[in-house]
Amino acid sequence: MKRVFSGVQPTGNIHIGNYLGALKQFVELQEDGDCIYCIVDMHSITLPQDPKELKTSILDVAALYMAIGLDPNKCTIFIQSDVSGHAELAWILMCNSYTGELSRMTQFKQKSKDEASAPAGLFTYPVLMAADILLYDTDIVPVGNDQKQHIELTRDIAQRINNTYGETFVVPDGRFLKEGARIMALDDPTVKMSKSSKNIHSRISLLDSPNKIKKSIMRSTTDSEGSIRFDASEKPGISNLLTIYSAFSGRRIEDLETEYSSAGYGAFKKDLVDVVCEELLPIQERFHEIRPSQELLNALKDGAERAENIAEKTMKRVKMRFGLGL
Ligand code: ATP
Ligand code: LTN
Repeated sequence: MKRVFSGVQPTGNIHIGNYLGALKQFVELQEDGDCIYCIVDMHSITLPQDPKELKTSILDVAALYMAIGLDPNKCTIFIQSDVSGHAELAWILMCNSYTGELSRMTQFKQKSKDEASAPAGLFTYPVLMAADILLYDTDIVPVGNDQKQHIELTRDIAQRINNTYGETFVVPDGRFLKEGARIMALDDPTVKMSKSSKNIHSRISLLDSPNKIKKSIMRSTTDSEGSIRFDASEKPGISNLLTIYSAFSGRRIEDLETEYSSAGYGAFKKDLVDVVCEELLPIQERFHEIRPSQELLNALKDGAERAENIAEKTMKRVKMRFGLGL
């Protein structure tokens, strides 16, 4: 059985980019993989967080994991900071990473450009991600396309250590979806949909009301040509909407182009609102049941124990290879 590992940051509301690019794959993979899904709270403190909001957000993401169909009896769900091995391994990996390769990470470049003085954690963030993955002898990492560079770095660090210290880590592979791998912002289809954008209409969060979903889709940026066809470079807005429609409905983009060949953008957008609501409303219902439940807390506690068991074995092996400790 393949070991699968992935993580989502508990910052803000999970949006349909996160859902289509990453979370939906999590659910499929739990059927035949040994899956571990983490809420990476230590990653989120690379930028300042309000402690109360962070705590709420962690539980929100955990409840959303379960609401979209992750079953704690089939996979392991836990909070990163509950297992100390992540930070411990990150240090060891940091000592085997180069500042040159870390300065080439595009996510770091983007996130640090607005900071007057970027925290060191923002710079070493990809190494903590590598530690998350390598700690569990992971074979497959399902993530959105934007994480490709971080997965490559993880593979490089693992191979480098295996070459120097002997077989220590499993070298993981990323798993990226072709369609829906990169959902773009609704207000500006040239940048990815993101939790951190200031405009709430740039994204659809999984917990948005039908009214908000409608508003965001109806006012989304398109073009003046008026024809519904996929052309990511000339028509990024409508292409993004087609991608979203296709990912939610399971229908091929070509079929949608045919169906809507004589329709206007307004009619197409209206149908898209229905398609999105149809999938999100049942998720929201389950979320509101799970969020206040003891079942959620039990799942996280169990998950942390299971994760800790695996992590402990890896840390023993790593320390032995490096000659650390007794
Ligand atoms: P931010 O945009 O604020 O940096 P984020 O939306 O990237 O945050 P993460 O928690 O870091 O949020 O991402 C969780 C998962 O969702 C990752 O696997 C990531 O690749 C994927 N993902 C994020 N944004 C998109 C997007 N627009 N399209 C597809 N997948 C995405
Ligand atoms: N860096 C990722 C979140 C993340 C992750 C991980 C994903 C942290 N650790 C381990 C997969 C595996 C992001 O920004 N989306």
